[in-house]
Amino acid sequence: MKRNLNSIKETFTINQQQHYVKKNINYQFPLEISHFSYDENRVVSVNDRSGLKYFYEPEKNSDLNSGFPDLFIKREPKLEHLDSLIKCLFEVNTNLKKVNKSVYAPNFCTWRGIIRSLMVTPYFPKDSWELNIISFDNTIFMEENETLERKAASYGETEKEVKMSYYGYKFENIATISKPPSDLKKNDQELTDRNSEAVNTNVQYCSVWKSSLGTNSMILGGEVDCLYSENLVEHNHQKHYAELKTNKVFQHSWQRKSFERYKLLKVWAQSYLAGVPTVIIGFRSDEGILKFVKTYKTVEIPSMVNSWNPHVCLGFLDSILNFIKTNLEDVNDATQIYKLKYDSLQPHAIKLEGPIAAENNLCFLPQYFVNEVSQ
Ligand code: 0WD
Ligand code: CA
Repeated sequence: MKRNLNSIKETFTINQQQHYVKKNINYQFPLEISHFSYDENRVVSVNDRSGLKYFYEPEKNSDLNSGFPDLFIKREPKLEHLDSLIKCLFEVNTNLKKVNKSVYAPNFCTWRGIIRSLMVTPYFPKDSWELNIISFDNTIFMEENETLERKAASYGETEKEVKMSYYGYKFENIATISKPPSDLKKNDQELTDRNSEAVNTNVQYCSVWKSSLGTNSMILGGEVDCLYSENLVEHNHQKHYAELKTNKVFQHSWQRKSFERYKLLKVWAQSYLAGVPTVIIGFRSDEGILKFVKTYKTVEIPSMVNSWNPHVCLGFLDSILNFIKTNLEDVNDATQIYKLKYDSLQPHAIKLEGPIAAENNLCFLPQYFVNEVSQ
């Protein structure tokens, strides 16, 4: 029977963790190629670092509840797809073309969060995920299959969950300032203001970088919280990037174990993928009082834990990327969407299917980009 070349129904079988260690796959150190900021109204500007803050030690015993819920400005649930990332890639390539240099044509282009979900799958068998994929112009674009309902619920559903997510954002506000610490004046107003100003989740800074894993090249974009350094060198921000998180102070040894097993794995993967060297965690009480801040070096995290192995994550990621590429590299169609699904009810299988009928808006690549590349 003649198979429609583009019709795909394939299964990737998830092996035992040890299987992936053996692959010994290398992730090339990420190199930033561009960056962008979203302002208070979620307007994006490429090559703009206004959303990038500087870490500055917050006051001990700060109350992370302060301002909740009245001063919590949550970005509108909107499907943003890969828009800002592609805008960056498009601008970088346009500039390269102007000087007759070869453009970036990665095997994969997506948000860092997507790659992180893929790579931790062997350790999070209960977390289901679903991606939309387009293979176009020799690049595989992947996005999360989001819905507006799910986006609206992304701060949590119960009041308690929303408050927990507020704690994380509030910590980002009270632990950062907008100018280099060396420029702070005595009793600088900013140090007072940062404690009382609204928490606005529209504001974000994102880095865009190139890297590769095994034989797969990629361009990724991801949020970076702040810079952590006293002596900043203007041309090398990336070296000073830091990721901020909050966590509950440990009262029992199982809480520490669970933190190492789950949270440190996710934060390591997130920071490692972006080449972010520092992770800063604000430890808070049950009631949301900031007790202390602890700094981790990303490279040291894997040796601090024994509940997971980074080589399992990288080997697994390599296998699943190869699976996607093998099946989709011959497709070259911006209007065809493929689905990659992991369902925790079937914890040994990842399914690749498609194309699905392209309903309105389903093609998640911007039209200007498709037009330009198709010329
Ligand atoms: O497929 C898509 N449409 C996705 C888009 C999936 C994931 C993220 N995004 C977008 C957003 O536009 C955002 O600007 O990517 C950007 C950030 O991406 P990322 O860095 O790859 O996301 P991730 O690594 O999962 O999370 C980093 C931070 C989170 O902070 P913590 O401290 O919890 O790691 O990005 C934020 C969140 O604050 N974040 C988002 N912001 C806007 N939209 C989103 C989202 N969907 N998901 C996480
Ligand atoms: Ca963060």
